Amino acid sequence: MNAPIGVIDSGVGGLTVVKEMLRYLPNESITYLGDTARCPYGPRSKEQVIQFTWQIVDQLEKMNIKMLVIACNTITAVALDGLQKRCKFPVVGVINAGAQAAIKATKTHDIAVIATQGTVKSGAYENALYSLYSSSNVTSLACPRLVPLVESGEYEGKFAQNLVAETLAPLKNTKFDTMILGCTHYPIIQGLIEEVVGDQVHVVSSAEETAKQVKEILRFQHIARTDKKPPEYLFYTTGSVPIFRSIASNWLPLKEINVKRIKL
Ligand code: I24
Ligand code: DGL
Repeated sequence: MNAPIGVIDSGVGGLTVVKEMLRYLPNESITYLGDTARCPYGPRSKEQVIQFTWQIVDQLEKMNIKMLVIACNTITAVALDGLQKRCKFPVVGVINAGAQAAIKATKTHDIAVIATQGTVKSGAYENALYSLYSSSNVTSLACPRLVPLVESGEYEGKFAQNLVAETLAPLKNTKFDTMILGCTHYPIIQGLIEEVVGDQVHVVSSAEETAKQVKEILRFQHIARTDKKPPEYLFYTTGSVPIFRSIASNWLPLKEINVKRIKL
């Protein structure tokens, strides 16, 4: 099947998932749509996130994708079930992959999750973790200041270090041996987070696990791309094309980045 895999996100953060997909699925074409104009989704209501998500998916359906990857944790948290019911192609979110990796990694079954307000409020990580191991002990913390920190570009140095330490302070007296980075942006500050939680804690990022899961589904459903021509990458943004291109070319190992603006 030579159709592209659709990848959606509230903005540019989902490029962390695309990066892993390029590594694990080098022969797949990808069509990415990021709603940068309305990012962040984290502080928005569930109803609004679901409404925005359907606008995004309606566009991708017209582009004949063979599969949908929801790279955004906030979207996965509130819209995955509905999308899986209504879409004719397989739909994968980032939450299950992250939860599975955490269950594999933990020895004590004490797991911390950091994410946006929307993701924490939904309880989606708790549900995924409990259904994998019912006696899991999960503590979730919303970290609304971390997305703006990464997007400010000032995520290195003392200021960022202090902000991350302050943000994670509520977990000081919580026991956990595994922490899930339940947001697209957090892998970028993984080093700072690891410094705060210490090296006894196993930090799990869902981006890599999701890419592995996509590979499994393609194999299982016999829909991997077989074309010998190089794959195609196409990026759509609802916001500024040059800003998107500069972030994407900074982050992805691609020679040229084909970005188009899209109205939803
Ligand atoms: N990282 C993210 N978003 C940004 C940014 C960034 N600016 C610098 N860096 N801006 O997300 C988004 C907000 N914009 C969107 C367009 O309209 C104006 C507002 C994380 C990126 C995940 C790949 C820092 C930066 C970068 C490249 C890679 C990584 C990174 F430029 F952290
Ligand atoms: N992509 C979002 C997530 O993973 C973070 C940015 C936002 O709040 O929209 O939850």
